[in-house]
Amino acid sequence: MPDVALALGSNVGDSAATLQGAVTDLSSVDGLTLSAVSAVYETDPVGGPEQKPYLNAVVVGRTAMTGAELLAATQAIEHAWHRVREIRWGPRTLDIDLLALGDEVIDTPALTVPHPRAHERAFVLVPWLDADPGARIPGHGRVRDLLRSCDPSGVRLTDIALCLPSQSESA
Ligand code: A4P
Ligand code: MG
Repeated sequence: MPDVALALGSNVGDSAATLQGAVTDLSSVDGLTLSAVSAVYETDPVGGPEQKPYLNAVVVGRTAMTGAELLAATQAIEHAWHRVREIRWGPRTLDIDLLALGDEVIDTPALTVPHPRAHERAFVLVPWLDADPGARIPGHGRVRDLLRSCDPSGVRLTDIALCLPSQSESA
């Protein structure tokens, strides 16, 4: 069963290429083994200033890394994709959020796991269900059930397919 789930979002630049680059980069992180990637969805922006629609996807896998180690790895990948943080919830080339890490509950100034807003966001739950039909959010329940109380109208399936490099290719 997958024990780590990461959300990817982009609405600046060539977002499809950026998401594929992020998946490739994540698959080469030592100690992280990706097992599935969702379809890519075009999603209406939630919160923040007026901005373009996002492309969102979710990857799942297994890891022995700690939350802090994962955050450092994902922030390095965001940085490599020229992520600039200007406005909270504002446009970005790449956002990687740690959605869940097994049953762990983490609440530090730098990291909150499960992600505090994942359970109410269709742009996270729809791709997460794709990548892991049995996904659960500790403290909130099954992603499948949480989706019933979310409005999925701003989440549209695209025909963009992300490829999960095999571990040997990415090693
Ligand atoms: N941080 C704490 N917990 C986590 C976690 N579980 N995963 C801290 C990742 N980071 C976490 O994040 C700010 C700080 O959150 C980080 O330094 C990290 O230590 P950030 O990525 O720099 O800023 P942000 O993403 O603008 O803020 P925030 O609050 O994380 O925003 P969200 O909740 O990620 O929302 N609409 C659509 N349609 N699609 C989107 O992808 N994304 C957002 C961002 C808003 N609206 C969106 C989308
Ligand atoms: Mg973020």
